[in-house]
Amino acid sequence: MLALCLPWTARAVAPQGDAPSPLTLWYLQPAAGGMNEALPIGNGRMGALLYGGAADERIVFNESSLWTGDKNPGGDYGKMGSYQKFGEIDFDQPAIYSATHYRRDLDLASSTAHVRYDANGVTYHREYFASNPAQVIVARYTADRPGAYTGALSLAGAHDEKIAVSGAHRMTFSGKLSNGMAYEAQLQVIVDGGTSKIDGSTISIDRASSVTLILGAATNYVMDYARNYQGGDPHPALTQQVDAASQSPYDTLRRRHIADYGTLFQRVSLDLGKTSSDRRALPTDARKILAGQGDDPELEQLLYQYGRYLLLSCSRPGSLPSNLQGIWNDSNTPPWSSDYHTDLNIEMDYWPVEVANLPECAEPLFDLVDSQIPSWRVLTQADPEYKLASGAQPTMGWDTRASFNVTGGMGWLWIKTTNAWLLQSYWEHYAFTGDKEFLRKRAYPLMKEICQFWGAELKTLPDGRLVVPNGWSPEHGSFEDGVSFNQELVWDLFTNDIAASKALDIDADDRARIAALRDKLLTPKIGHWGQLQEWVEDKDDPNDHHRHTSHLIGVYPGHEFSVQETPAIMDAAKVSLLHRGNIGDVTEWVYPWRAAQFARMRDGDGADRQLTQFFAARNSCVNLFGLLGDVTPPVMQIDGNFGVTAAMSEMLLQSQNDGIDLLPALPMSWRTGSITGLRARGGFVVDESWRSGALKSVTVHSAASAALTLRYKRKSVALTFKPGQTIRLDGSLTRQ
Ligand code: FUC
Repeated sequence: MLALCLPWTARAVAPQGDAPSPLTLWYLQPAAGGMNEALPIGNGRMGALLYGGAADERIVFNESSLWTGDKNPGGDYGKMGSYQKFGEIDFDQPAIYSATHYRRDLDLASSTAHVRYDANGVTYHREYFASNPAQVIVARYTADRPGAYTGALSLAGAHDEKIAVSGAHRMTFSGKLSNGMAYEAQLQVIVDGGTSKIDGSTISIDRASSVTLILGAATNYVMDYARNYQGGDPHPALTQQVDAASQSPYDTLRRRHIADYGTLFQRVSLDLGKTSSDRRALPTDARKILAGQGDDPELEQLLYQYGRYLLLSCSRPGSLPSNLQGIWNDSNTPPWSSDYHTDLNIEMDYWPVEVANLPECAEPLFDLVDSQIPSWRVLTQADPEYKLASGAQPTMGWDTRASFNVTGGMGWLWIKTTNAWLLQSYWEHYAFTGDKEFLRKRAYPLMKEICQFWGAELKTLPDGRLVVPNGWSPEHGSFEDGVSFNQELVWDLFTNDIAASKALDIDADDRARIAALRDKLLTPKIGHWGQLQEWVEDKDDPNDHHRHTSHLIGVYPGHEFSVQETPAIMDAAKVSLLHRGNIGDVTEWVYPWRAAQFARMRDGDGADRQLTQFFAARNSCVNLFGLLGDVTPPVMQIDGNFGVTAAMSEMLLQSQNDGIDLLPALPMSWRTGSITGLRARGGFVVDESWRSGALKSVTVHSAASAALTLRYKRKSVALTFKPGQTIRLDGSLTRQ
């Protein structure tokens, strides 16, 4: 067993004899500070927060569809409903009054979490995972001596449900929310050795050698407007899942889980260099404090992969997409209802999916948006905000307010052009995967509808320019015509639509019409202090430090502006970005967005300075979840985690400008390293390695026959691929 000497509290001991892997979050104390410290696991649909107390185990669990709320026709935010906590499991072991050698960890490589400690001469181990193939959460408690577990195990719902316990140790609860949503949880408790008995709603365990928990949870929610988002009784399928998992040997469940997760997670590996052994010997919370000063490439690497881990844990096919907290929530009144925020947050959640090689994780977003659109159409077309110049209401199209739920409802202000922003993810999915079926059947029809919608809604200025009327630059300024954010998003939609109809070889007339409209769109101007104007009027305040950089959406995640084609605009965008500074309400998601924008400006050190800020106590939690530090009290929020993964990918590879740019924004601090498995538009998979800040080798794989321009600094090379071909080049782009 590896023992690390630490300067303070305790001796850190790796669980089960393994050395801590660089992809492990680990701590020497249980989570005391709520969900900001608990370790998250999830299978996409179900999630759990592990608090890891030695004597008082606590597992809070969630299921992605447990939502109050309905269609909320008036858009009143207070009535929109909220994402709910599902329940929790507690296991009290009164005889464990002093534990030593405590350690808990989360291993991102295997998606398993652990707790270990010594007490009363016994070494205790726990292991937890959330299995996607089995659709259950599993926890197993073992010890190095037989009969070590004595205590009371209980299950509780978050809505005062009655708990039933069967003679076979199946604990269940079920209920119905005020909107009619039915739900149920089942926990199978498998006790090995000793005795156990049912004590009211708890199970008392006496001198057991091991305990295994199999937890299932489900609702009757369906992503189907026609059924008012409610399907059949969740009980039969849930029972079948928990039965099947309970009958499966633990090792089989574990092996299947690790294989399923590993296939996806291992597609990308990142090496940013070695952290010193002194620093590496520290637990994650101590390292996080020091990481703001740099010099911990392995922690940056871990943060990159944490974004991928969290996506796989909260957004797998069949689940709902990531909300403001992913899937994890320990309250029935979470901040902002733990909803789907459209003016930045849900979009950022999906920025890494394609480039960081997890395209399956985008499916929940498409499924949910598709299922909400019938309701959004009704609400949008009826709203006076979208009245046409003729005075009539539109008869097609949809947009969203700043927030939406899962039952067709929205809340707060209309954020015009979020339709275009949401559809950007659909287009990018095609651009990266080349999936024409997806483009033809799902993406393009929606893009075409929203192009027509904006074709009807755009207002013509006296000089013939077209503007989005009465828009808002989230969450900044007044409502007015031609806001840069809106203009850039409509440009993005029109441009992607033109490319989509070309790829599908359809609608040539429409394409020409959309291209003509796009050319008439008012484009953002450069203002009197060299900034990119946020509004039509040159009124940006150079001392304004607002957190949103909405007017730079055409830099990232859009691609209207680039250093190659619009260098003057990129310079102006940089002036704007630098003036925003890092003060005021700048926190959490703000840093990765700015990092990605700096990356598009080819400023690697600028991007890295933003990323490093994410480690600050004000911007991320002890468990490395994002932390919104500008509200009181600060609250956990997940978008920044996904933003970090997206921004770091963007520093290493870009493909938005016809071709691939290698290491476009490599910072000084990542001197030597490598990445494998990044994806680029056009269906390419790319590995890169670099030494002393310079490209050393690159490998590009193409599934289809394709032509590609590869660029590095001032060099470029044109390549032609046969289907399935892999091409290797050295740092001077010479083929090997
Ligand atoms: C947007 C952001 C806030 C916060 C909220 C949930 O309104 O401006 O910072 O992230 O979403």
